[in-house]
Parts: sequence; structure tokens; C-alpha cells
Amino acid sequence: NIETKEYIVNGMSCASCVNRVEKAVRKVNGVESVSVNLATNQAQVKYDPTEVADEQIVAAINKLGFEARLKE
Ligand code: 9UX
Repeated sequence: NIETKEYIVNGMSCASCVNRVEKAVRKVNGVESVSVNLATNQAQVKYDPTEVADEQIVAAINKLGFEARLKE
């Protein structure tokens, strides 16, 4: 099964930031799709929870210098 989760991503200021985040998250094993919204500072990620955990998605974004967390 595929889960859909929303993350808050702080620190993005232009469209290239969006591309950087999407590219990095897309590379994570188990991620099926990612869509980042610059206006709302949110990322929607669809992934297989048997292959990847939230923490790994957050870490992939934070590694780029942004500040991500799971949306409550
Ligand atoms: Mo834009 Mo973002 O000039 O990491 S690429 S601010």
C-alpha cells in the first residue's frame, strides 16, 4: 500500500528550491511521487511505508539545508 503524507518545508524561497527538494525526495527508495508547493511551504509525498520511513524523507530534505517536518 502507498501512504500519502504532508510535510512542512521551511526555507524555500524560489522555484529552484522546489526543484531541489522534489529531486532529492524522488531519489529516496520507496518514494512514489512528490509534489512541493512553494506558496504553502508544503510537500506532499506518496511512498511505500514498508520501504521508507518519514524520518528518511525529512532527512533527505534537511540535508539540502531546509527545515522539514511531518505536518501534524
Ligand atoms: Mo533559489 Mo533555493 O535562488 O535552495 S534555489 S533560494
